[in-house]
Amino acid sequence: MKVSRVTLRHVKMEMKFSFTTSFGSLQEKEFLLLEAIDEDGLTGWGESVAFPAPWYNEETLKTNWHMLEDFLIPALLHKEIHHPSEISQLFSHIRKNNMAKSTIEGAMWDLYAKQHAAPLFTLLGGKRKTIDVGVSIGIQKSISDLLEIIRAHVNEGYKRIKVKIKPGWDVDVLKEIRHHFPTLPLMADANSAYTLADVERLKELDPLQLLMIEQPLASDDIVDHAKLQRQITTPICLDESIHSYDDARKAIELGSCKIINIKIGRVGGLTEAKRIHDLCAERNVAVWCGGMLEAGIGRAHNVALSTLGNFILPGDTAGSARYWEKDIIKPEVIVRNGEIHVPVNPGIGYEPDLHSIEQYTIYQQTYS
Ligand code: OSB
Ligand code: MG
Repeated sequence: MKVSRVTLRHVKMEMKFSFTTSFGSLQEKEFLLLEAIDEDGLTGWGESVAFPAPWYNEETLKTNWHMLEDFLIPALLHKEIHHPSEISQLFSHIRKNNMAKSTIEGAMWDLYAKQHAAPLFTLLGGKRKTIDVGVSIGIQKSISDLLEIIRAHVNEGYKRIKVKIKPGWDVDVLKEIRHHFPTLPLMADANSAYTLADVERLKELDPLQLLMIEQPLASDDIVDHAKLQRQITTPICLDESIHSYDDARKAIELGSCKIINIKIGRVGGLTEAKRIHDLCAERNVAVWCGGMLEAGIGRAHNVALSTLGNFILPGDTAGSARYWEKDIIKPEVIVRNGEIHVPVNPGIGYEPDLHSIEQYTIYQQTYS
């Protein structure tokens, strides 16, 4: 396949709620969409999960635009490519910038699947017809607000509840949730808010039977996480620390985690995500699909990835309606009884809604 034209869009969508983590709050979602067009006019779509500010990782919407415009799109345009797994090789001379790389790689997987009139998930090797999903809930003003939100999501059927924690909003909050929901599949995500100095506090979580604690320590660490895991019984899940197959291999070998959250953008694309999935399957490490408050295109990629066999824990891919008044795909991602029915149409399986995309676009540029 050859890409003859690429359109990059800067898009802004209002979220239905403000999402607060240990590093800050988000109410508007600004991100990039990439559309790759081949010689026959078929299109593939990718979504960048980089945020406007570098608080989850070092990438931003603007660094992604820069990388795409100045390096990645020129490296791809008019090149003969036989399979999307070649894309990472094409970009191997460019260090890091995984979210930028993933934006283009995702579009190429969608395009490739459309050229072969096959659903993306089957080309990835996925087998599931439905996927189980949970929901990630931000830090709230009060525990009673949080309990009310949890109850609403449990009633909707979500299969697991994740709550964000930080020092001062952790043990008491989780104890209270446990008290009201004694058997709820529950987990906590710290987004790196703790250090090894907090071991005693983190040990207090052990009796609460959490499914896991996600990324308690520094975003670039796997050594201290291994020390922590030896002192707590709650399984550690790594998110921010895992950027590649080799990161995952080293973390597993060190005992830094028992579970890995796979985010396509964080690891540079679907090909690397699948390699990490396969490694974890071999080593008996469960994985699940993380979320970055994606709009429809990114969400569709997450749904496809989640059909692989070792995605045995519910992911953060909640339904479109949780986030948006109107998403950018048709149909929207629908969650019923905590499950998404995986679409079987070619490519990502959902149609980009060009009308809403146009409404949300604040700037666009075409490269050929
Ligand atoms: O750490 O998993 C995270 C959102 C933004 C940045 C980081 C994270 C998250 C989430 C939200 O937990 C998951 C979602 O609903 O997309
Ligand atoms: Mg996380």
